[in-house]
Amino acid sequence: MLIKVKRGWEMPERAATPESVFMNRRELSKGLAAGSILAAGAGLFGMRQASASVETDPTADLYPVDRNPKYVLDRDITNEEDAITYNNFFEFGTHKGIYNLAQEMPLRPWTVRFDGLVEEEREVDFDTLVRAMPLEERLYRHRCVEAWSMAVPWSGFTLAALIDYAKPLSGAKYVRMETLADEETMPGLRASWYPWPYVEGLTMEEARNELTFIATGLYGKPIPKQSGAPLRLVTPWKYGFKAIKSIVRFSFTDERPIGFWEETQGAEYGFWANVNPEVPHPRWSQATERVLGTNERVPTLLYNGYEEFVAHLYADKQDERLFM
Ligand SMILES: Nc1nc2c(c(=O)[nH]1)N[C@H]1C(S)=C(S)[C@@H](COP(=O)(O)O)O[C@H]1N2
Ligand SMILES: [Mo]
Repeated sequence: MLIKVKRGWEMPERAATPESVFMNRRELSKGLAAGSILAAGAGLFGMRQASASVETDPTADLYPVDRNPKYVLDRDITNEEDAITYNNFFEFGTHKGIYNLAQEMPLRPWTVRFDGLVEEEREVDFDTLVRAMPLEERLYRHRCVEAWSMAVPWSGFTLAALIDYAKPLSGAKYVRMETLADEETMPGLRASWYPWPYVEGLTMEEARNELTFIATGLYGKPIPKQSGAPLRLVTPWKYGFKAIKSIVRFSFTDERPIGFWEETQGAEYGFWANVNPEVPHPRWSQATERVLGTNERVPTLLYNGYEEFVAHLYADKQDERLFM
């Protein structure tokens, strides 16, 4: 049985790095170990380990793919090593140095299931799926709710293309996505107070928006495990926790899905989770962000700078909690 503990408000201020509120001692010691490897400037060693899975990936021949020039950045691309050694993936632990632990995740066989309100429920092998999709590269910003950010080249396809493949029925209003939950290789699942598996959802309108992307590659190679291999969601106008990793299931439904963070702490995290510098998190400001791999703090932008693409989605929803 899952015991859901909603007690963020009981936490002392010093424990309140937002997503480490429940970090236990075992994870803490692992975190310190990983942290000291990073601090030692692991460099080549760290990089090799961080991209080990990529070298033997059966889809490696697909990359690099052509960049779509429409999506431009207002800043430098984040250094690759920084982006693939500083990660958020609670299935492997609550600290940012989980890239080595994530190498244990088995990537093959990887089956993706489509169910719920679809013409026909089905399962497809990831390698078959990715070879059926129109691949492109996009440069997107990423803004975590904890106020750090990066800008990276994702490879993959639009969620719209995947939805066409899945053939949902007209009654589908939302798509609900689920991450692999493998107790053998994911030590984070032992934290039984979390509502595993990790779940996220979008409205069908959001899911079909041109920005909404399924990443299967990063920096012109198959996406590393710690970044959400073999496929993860990318919604660059929303806080990073919407960007669910290592997806095994897409369900089409007429009920609004409750995501992992909304379920865990609904007073702080909601369904929409759009980036807005003027709406603070209950425990910290969202006005600026720390740019990963630099010492810079820069102003955060409404919809993370993607207003022109997405503002219309919310015009009729002004009474909703759009920015948490
Ligand atoms: N399954 C799963 N997906 C996840 C998370 C997670 O813990 N588990 N963390 C989310 C958060 S909070 C962020 S900021 C991004 C981080 O992606 P990155 O590690 O590639 O930077 O992944 C998101 N997707
Ligand atoms: Mo995040």
